[in-house]
Amino acid sequence: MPVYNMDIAAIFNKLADLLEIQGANPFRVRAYRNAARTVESLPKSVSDMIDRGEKLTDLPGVGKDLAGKMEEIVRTGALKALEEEQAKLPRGIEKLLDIEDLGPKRVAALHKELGIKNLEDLKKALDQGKVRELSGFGEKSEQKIRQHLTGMAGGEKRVQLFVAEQVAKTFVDYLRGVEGVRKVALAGSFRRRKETVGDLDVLVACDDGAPVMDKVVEYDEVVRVAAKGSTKTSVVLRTGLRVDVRLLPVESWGAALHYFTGSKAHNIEIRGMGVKKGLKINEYGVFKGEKRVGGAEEKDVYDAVGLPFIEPELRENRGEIEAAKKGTLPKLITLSDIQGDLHAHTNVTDGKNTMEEMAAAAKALGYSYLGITNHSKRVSMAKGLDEAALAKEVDKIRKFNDTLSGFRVLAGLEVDILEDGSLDLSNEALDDLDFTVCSVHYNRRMSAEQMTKRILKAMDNPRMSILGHPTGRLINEREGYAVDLEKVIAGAVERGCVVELNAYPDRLDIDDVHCKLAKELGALVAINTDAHSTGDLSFMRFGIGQARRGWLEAADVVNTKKTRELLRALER
Ligand code: DGT
Ligand code: CA
Ligand code: CA
Ligand code: ZN
Repeated sequence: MPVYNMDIAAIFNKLADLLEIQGANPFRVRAYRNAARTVESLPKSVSDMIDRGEKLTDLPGVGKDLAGKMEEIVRTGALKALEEEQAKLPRGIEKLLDIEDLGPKRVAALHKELGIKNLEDLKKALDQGKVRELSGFGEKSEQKIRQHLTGMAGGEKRVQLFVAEQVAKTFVDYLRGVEGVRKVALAGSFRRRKETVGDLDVLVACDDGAPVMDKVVEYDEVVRVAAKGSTKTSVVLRTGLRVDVRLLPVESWGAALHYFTGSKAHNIEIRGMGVKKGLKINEYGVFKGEKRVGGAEEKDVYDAVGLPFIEPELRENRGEIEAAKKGTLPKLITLSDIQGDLHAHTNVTDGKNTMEEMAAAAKALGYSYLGITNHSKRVSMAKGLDEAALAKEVDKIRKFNDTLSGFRVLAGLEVDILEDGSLDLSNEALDDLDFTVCSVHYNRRMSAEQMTKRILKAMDNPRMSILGHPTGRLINEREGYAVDLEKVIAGAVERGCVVELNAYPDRLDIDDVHCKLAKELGALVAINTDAHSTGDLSFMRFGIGQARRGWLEAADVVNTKKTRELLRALER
């Protein structure tokens, strides 16, 4: 394994930490920290210098002893001196260093004065109120440590993709502006477009010595620095979102992107395939013995194991590797396949914009149609339309269409599915429409069996074109109602009813797993934004992300069709 400068620096930094905890001579501690900084900011690889026979002692602040240690690290990938220090301290101590605000000095205090050897001891001492009594600690630090401990226990709230996206965009723009930065990418669940992310994983490739980690810590939005190292820094931003930043050499870019995109389950499979071919695949590259055979590009990883490229959204080890082997990977839908949006509200009910404004915005997105679907009368909070009000709106839409070319507003309605499974407006009123989205909004508390019956009964009415937000869940806020979705989707297929993937970021309903199920059952899906303003129309990207995670192709999605075919497909 090649040893990078950052590995050497990480070892020196850790050694300095462990020495400091034990109260070693501060000059010695500082010498290691300085050496770490020197190595990190070196414009060339220490490993290459040794190969070329260059003298390490020519480096600033590097004497014979440090030079020898560097050679040892490059040769063996480890450092005896570090192992010796590790052996002097209880194993659990290093974990304490991961806690934000606990530098070596404070860890030393916890260890010496309270005998704390690991996270468990720390938790006990916290519970007994001992930590806040230590000098240099108070209630505030007690609180922070507790937060960290509960975070590790999995109590942390996952952040909606929509929120994470805003945070990520500004942060990535900021990093791109740092001198010497060559590449920035978001990996992890964010890149896989998971509906919520636990944290952001940001990868950076830069010129040697670029002040990336300093800039990360200085970023305006940072409220806590959980860990700062030369290759990995973790910060918590004002929004509560944690960001892991990793620095990588360009030759490892693709391998690292693959590794940190995950999912872990997918990576494990791929790595296993590599092992069978006598290859070692990790975040540094693809290796045959000592020799690097790839890793600059992500594709190298798949090439190495003889697979076609697998899109990030599929990497959940849910059958994508088998499909890749068989050559049956789906050709995933993209945003540009979408021809229009079939769920949008206007200011006639609870939307912000007029029908004309919504239409103009949809046209500007390159769409051929926009379905206006205001609420029906049962949704009185949103000034839902009754038969008379609907007739007026339909008339308005028809007249407006006469003034348009190359674009059409479709007259629709979001019809409430009443408790008994009937639709909120009369059949005659619904017959005037181009299509409907029918959804459950009230009386959600019934058994799964009852709810399934209710929805299927509504679906028996051929005026129901699309089942809106099929579970009614709100991410991080409210569970969906109890319902047998498999039965509902199968029922939709039988009846020629379309199933919505509501792309509104709080909803993403149906989810990825059910998209895949819908596809397997032969359902047609509509990806709709449920826009309540012109800006909301851009939520389509979240629907596309979820659809891709659910293996959907353009042919599985009704609103990839041109207007005429679409209307035919919505006809029951
Ligand atoms: P999240 O943050 O909970 O939404 O989910 P991820 O997938 O972003 O997970 P995270 O942030 O813990 O790690 C990012 C990626 O790094 C993960 O998807 C795969 C990779 N990774 C992390 N730890 C391991 C590991 O122990 N083994 C392997 N093979 N990969 C890992
Ligand atoms: Ca993550
Ligand atoms: Ca992470
Ligand atoms: Zn709606």
